[in-house]
Amino acid sequence: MKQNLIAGEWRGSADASENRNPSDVTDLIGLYASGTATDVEDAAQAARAALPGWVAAGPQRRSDLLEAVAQALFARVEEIGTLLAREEGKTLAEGKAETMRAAQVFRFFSGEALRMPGDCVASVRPGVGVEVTREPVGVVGLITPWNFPIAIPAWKIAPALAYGNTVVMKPADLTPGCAHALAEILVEAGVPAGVFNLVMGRGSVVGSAIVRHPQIDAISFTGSVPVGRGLAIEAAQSLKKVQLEMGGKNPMVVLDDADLDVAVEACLNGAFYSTGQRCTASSRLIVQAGIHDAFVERLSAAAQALKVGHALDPATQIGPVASESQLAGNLDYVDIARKEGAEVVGGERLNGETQGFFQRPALFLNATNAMRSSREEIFGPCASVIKVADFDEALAVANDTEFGLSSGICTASLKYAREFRRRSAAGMVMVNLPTAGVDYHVPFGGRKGSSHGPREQGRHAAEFYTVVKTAYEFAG
Ligand code: UN1
Repeated sequence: MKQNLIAGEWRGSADASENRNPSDVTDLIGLYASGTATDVEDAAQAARAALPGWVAAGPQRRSDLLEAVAQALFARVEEIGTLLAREEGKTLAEGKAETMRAAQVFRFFSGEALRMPGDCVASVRPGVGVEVTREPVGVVGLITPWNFPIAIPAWKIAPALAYGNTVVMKPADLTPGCAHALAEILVEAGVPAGVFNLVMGRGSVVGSAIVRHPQIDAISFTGSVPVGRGLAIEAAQSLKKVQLEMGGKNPMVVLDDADLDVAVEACLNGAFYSTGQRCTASSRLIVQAGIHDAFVERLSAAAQALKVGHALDPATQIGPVASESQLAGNLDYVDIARKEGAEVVGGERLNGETQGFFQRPALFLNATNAMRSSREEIFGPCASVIKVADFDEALAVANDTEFGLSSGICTASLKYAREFRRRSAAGMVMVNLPTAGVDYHVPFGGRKGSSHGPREQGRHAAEFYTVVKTAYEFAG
């Protein structure tokens, strides 16, 4: 059994969770510990006890640790990328790219550890000095999802440690393998006991215990809207600082003047790569009437030609859906879209050579923005195509959603590109680029139902992982 890391020691549990390959359920990756509230208690106490030492360790020590983790990840891209593809179902190329990204995130925050932000300003009172500094927020609880099992842990752990916090982390029960590998790397790199704790297990047990624990000062969560909302309500009881990254129903507008090749490629990537299991996926393709038919013809053909299969087969372009229940949900939405009057292209379950959760990419043609299939996040390889008359209607439809994570427009017009950037109610806006697949060194996050609290990633991560202190002094 792969064990939890608590107070610098590996600890097993009475129950274990099976980690199986969604490309082939006969492939058992391993048994992973299923932690308890007691494990969270011990991890939180250990993180609290380790905090003063980690704060005192200073920027150089923290920078060195993160650099060592980055180097270990770079050296093990093949191995961890393969594990990722096996446990989550991303293609091997995607799994390796995500591992690279995790390494780059650690390298970036290795630098940021040396640049703890602060300001020195003159007071409005003569003779008084004012210094605005940042301190670690304390013990942070990190709760991560199954769809980016190495990158999301990386972009939460790296800034947490860089800015001097200690960590209790719970990875998704479906994909604990990469997080466990990362914990091993942290230990090999010399993370002090208690500074980083890994408690794997169920959300209802481990996640809840983290959210309620009085010794945990802040929670960073990526996952679904209902879980995020419940978490924020619970965390408010103890006034924890909260950062939530949740769903999306991201629009990609295609105007008549778009380069058709660029638009088809951006939509194919945004809607279907990583099997559509990205909160930044393009799930509403909003297409102007003049280009609509040509676009639909090209995109439908390209989507149906994508090779769906075992994530480790080098010919595969779209890996399996991550779990049986996720696939069942996707297939329900295909039915819902059909009953709502959309013309469905693809979307059926596929039988591969292995027992996996394969699904053909689905397009819901002639959809309206009012349909449930256009309003609710599916989190699978499914996208609605909504026809609009002009830019104004496209923008209105794009913004007519309870989400606001990422949005995109394909156009050759500087005027419309600018106008869209300005008026899109999303945290991230892409011009002639897919809505998904973001850089690792700039802020990530959205508006409305997609995000809550400060941004993740880049220098903006300091806002969540530090607290401000304003110090005044008078020399006499
Ligand atoms: C990306 O599109 O590059 O859970 C990243 C997610 C997001 C990450 C998307 N938090 O899908």
